[in-house]
Amino acid sequence: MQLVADHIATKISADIPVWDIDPYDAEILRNPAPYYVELRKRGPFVHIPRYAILACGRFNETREVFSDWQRFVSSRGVGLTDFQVAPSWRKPSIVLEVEPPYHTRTRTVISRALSPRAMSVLKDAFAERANALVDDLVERGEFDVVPDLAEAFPVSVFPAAVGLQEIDTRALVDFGAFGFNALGPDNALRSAALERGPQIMPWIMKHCKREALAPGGFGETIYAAADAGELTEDEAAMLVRSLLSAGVDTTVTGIGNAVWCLASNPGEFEKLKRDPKLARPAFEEALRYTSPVHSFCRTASVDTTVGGVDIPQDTKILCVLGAANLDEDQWPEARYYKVDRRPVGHLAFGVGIHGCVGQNVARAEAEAVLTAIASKVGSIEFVSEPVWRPNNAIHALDSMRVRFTLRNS
Ligand code: OVM
Repeated sequence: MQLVADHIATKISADIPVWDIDPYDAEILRNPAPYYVELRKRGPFVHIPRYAILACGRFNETREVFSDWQRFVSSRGVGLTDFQVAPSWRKPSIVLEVEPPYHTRTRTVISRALSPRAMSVLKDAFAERANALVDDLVERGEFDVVPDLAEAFPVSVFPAAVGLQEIDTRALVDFGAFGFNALGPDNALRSAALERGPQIMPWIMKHCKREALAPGGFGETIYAAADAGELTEDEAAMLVRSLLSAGVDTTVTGIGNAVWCLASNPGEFEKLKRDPKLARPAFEEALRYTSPVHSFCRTASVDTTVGGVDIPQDTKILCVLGAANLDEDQWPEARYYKVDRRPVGHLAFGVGIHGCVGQNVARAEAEAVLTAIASKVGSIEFVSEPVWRPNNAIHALDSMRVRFTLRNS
């Protein structure tokens, strides 16, 4: 058995097109659009020899792999490492990196904590915070969207909603980014994550404990499940860890990318200003258009076939969600950002039993921010070229200096 990039190098059929590319090259991670086009063009799957993986970027096949948790498991890791043959850098997540029946028990608890009802309670606080933040940014005029809005907003509402009483912005944002960088191959991004991640872990785990969490938050609901015998105390802490792994850097990225979409498409921003009720669809379209999580892996648990292509058991498959969300065969004029497209079925939150459990939190946060921008900001002007930040699984901005002008001034 030969291992490449910490997984089994299976015998891939010679019929599958070979593409000698590094999808984790920093330049591609910064500007993935040409790679997405080429990936879809070459076939339903391509064989990338340097990592001994298959990659897919057409909508239908990517959706099929993602939807079928039995043939394409997450329990062997959603990055290049196969947990069956190599250890994970951290204790595996008890919701992301497990399968039913165990998954059903943990997922039930976490979705209860993040239920629509739990979200409706937070709606006013989110709106108030977003309005105050945007007022402040309009007053400042010129600022960097990444720290001053995309990070500032989620960090000021989400950890508090979990119940955290102490907030370390860098620890919270970087912990998420490291988790996603760890999904890639042994490159500079991953080594930096593996070096700093474990340093932040003690801070994170301390804040996942029952004693650290204020009453009334998502954390309390999770620990109530422990009291009811649904989970152990350690499992409850692990689910809070999942919230902090998956809930900060992702929403930071989604909000930053959404503002980038509006700044780059002034005509679409005008539509949003005319009808602020488009805040939700505008965010949904920003997710489709920019795919904050650009790719996740699955592992074939059996010999199988997708789109007429034979996939051997144990094969790692790179599912390029960013490419699937721009597939012209699925989305007419996919290369345009349209605030009123309403792209039902996009894959930015994944799909199936592992589909993002926090998607309603993400939507509520973005709705608050985009509604505040629509009602208060006249125009969004780039002060300099936005800069993207390479990450092995996240497509995010590094910095984006803009000017917000006051609406009707
Ligand atoms: C987790 C988790 C879930 C989704 C994404 C993620 C690092 C982590 O349960 O820990 O990214």
